Amino acid sequence: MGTFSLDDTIVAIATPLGEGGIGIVKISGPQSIPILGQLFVSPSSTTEPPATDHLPSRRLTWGHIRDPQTNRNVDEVLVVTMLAPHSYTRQDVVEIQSHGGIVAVQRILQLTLMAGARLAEPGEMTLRAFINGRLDLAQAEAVLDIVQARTEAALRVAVEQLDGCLSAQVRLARAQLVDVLAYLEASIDFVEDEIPPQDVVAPLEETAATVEELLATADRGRIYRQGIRAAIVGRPNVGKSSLLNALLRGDRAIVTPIPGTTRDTLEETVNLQGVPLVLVDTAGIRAQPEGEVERIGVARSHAALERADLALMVIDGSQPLTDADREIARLIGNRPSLVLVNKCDLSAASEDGGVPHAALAAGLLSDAPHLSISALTGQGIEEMEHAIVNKVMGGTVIASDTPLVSNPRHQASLKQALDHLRAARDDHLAGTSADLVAIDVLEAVDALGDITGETASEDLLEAIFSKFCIGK
Ligand SMILES: Nc1nc2c(ncn2[C@@H]2O[C@H](COP(=O)(O)OP(=O)(O)OP(=O)(O)O)[C@@H](O)[C@H]2O)c(=O)[nH]1
Ligand SMILES: [Mg+2]
Repeated sequence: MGTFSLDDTIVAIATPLGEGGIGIVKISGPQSIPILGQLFVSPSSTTEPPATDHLPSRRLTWGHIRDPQTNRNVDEVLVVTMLAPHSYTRQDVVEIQSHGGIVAVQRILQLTLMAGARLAEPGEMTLRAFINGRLDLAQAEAVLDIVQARTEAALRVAVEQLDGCLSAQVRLARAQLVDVLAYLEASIDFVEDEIPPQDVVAPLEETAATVEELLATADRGRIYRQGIRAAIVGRPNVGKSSLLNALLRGDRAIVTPIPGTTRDTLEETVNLQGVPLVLVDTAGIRAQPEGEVERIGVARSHAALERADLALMVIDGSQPLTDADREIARLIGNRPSLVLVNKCDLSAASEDGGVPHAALAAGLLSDAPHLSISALTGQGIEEMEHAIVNKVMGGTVIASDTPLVSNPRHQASLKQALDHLRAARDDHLAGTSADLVAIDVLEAVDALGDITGETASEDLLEAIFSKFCIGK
């Protein structure tokens, strides 16, 4: 991204490339209107070239984009100008709405480049909105979260963040601390009777409580935003792929009675009560895989388990437990898991010396919930879905007026702030000198400032905005 210059006029295709109703080329910067003037012809215009600086702001105008070199029309378009500061970037912005497709939008993009615009970097439009004070950093990050949201719950969290709910709380806490900091610094420079005494402990404790409350939402918030990965593991033929299909309510994975059907891992996302759940179906794990392909498949199953946030261990309830089942339970160890005793529709056949297999299975991963299901008939699948959500949400209770912290970056900054707030309070109570207490308070102020961007470094901004798509 280099330097954060606002003087260039930048352009990007703002819609996905492909066949579609419309495609939008978006221009932002001081030359937006003159660049449009070089390319746009409108029959309603009485001047030649049309006086684009007289186009009404934020109203659509119909016309054509014309290649100034060949004088040929490229496409029929609608253009809208949004004059500074009434635009997303708070600069002059032009949006050219052409027919969707690949050629027309790319051709229009090229013409704007030839007319003096520069290709926008990923996230550069939003970066400008941030630099110009239209959005703070947490709000800018929310824009990316909205674009990437995979469930309505994730969208709701992101929209709340864009509205500034999180920013408002963080700013309030930060302002309180700035006040404490001013007092501490004054008490370093002046003798005590020159400045009225001020309570330091109460505001430190109050802000710490706010930060703690926000942190308590972070696990839940992160799950809504990022989703969780669940690996479906078990020995061959227990019904892992059938379970994936049952959760997807479709026929995604191949299911056969032949052990070793699934050779490679397969990923699909489902929405479980707002939680984006990435399900990974794996090859059945057995000690002696047959042939090279199965051996690689089993290695991938191990890797999928390593990367998963949650293990769904499937066992066949109609069969006795095997050493392979116990070995897989050992691999899962103490990571979060559920034991799914499948094929409960066959339970009549599940007696082994009078002891039901499900009961034998109770010894497996004894801390994990055990559920009886049938991937074939759908029995128990809904209960299992609830159990999965309960497991990942961990029963945390959150006050409804507390905004959810969904971004790990915000979580890290809040943790940092909390550590410094606690240190400052303890030091102050222990009679440590004001200049040392002030250092911790300043660190806390900066950590909170990182969230909303008041104190964010250029490196941090680059790291954040480079994750955006081009045109946003
Ligand atoms: N009766 C009954 N059969 C089931 C159930 N779930 C799966 N099956 C059958 O069990 C066999 C194996 O199912 P899969 O889903 O392919 O098992 P898998 O664990 O993915 O097997 P691999 O891919 O070989 O590891 C198929 O014949 C399924 O129809 C169930 O709940 N009840
Ligand atoms: Mg399978």
